[in-house]
Amino acid sequence: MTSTRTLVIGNRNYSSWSLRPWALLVHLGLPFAERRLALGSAEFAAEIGGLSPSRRVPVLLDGATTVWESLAILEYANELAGGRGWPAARPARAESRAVATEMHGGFASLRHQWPMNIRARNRRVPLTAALTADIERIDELWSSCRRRYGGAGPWLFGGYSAADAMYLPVAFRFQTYHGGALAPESSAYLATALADPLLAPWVQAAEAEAETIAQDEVGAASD
Ligand SMILES: N[C@@H](CCC(=O)N[C@@H](CS)C(=O)NCC(=O)O)C(=O)O
Repeated sequence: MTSTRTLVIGNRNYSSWSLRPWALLVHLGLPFAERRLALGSAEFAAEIGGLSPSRRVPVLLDGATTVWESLAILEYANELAGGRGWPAARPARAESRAVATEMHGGFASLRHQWPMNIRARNRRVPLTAALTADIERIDELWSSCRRRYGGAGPWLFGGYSAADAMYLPVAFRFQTYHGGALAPESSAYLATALADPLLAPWVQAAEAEAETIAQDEVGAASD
């Protein structure tokens, strides 16, 4: 049977919130179709109100069910997959939810000063105190998870979970911008995240996108 489940996303190069549920749905092996609405386009303006109550992407349309907000989509995907979206053990599950929520509600400086720009390399922006604090907290969080759960697999909590999906756009930022020093455990995790073979379709499509969003193009040598 063809899936009626559709994830509505923005530009693959820039829409970090769209990438998160996409990555978890793919990792969980849940079938879904994708519909891309380019951010700022006439199509986005015309269509989004009929698809997403918040008028934002991502939004998951699953039959009569509409789920907006990336974290809510991760939870929905977890339920569809019988709980495989979070770690099996309750303490790790509680911690992974805290880690994911910290990303969803925080790291404002990193999100604004290092916008996700998957195809960009060698970007450099001033390392403000607030950006440095966000990078240090991410380093602490990643390395702490890896030290304690690394025996069970290469992801933050051993096996892949929604926490990894939440931090994937951060991994792409470390690939784009200079100045993000990481502890060895975090560097190894970054390498794992960026080498994930399941990401290839998203990355290839991001690289092929023609649109540019000026406010997300920061840190080039000519800036
Ligand atoms: N809190 C939301 C954030 C969603 C969001 O900000 N989406 C952006 C694209 S990454 C968007 O739809 N922007 C279009 C607009 O605001 O008009 C989530 O977690 O899903």
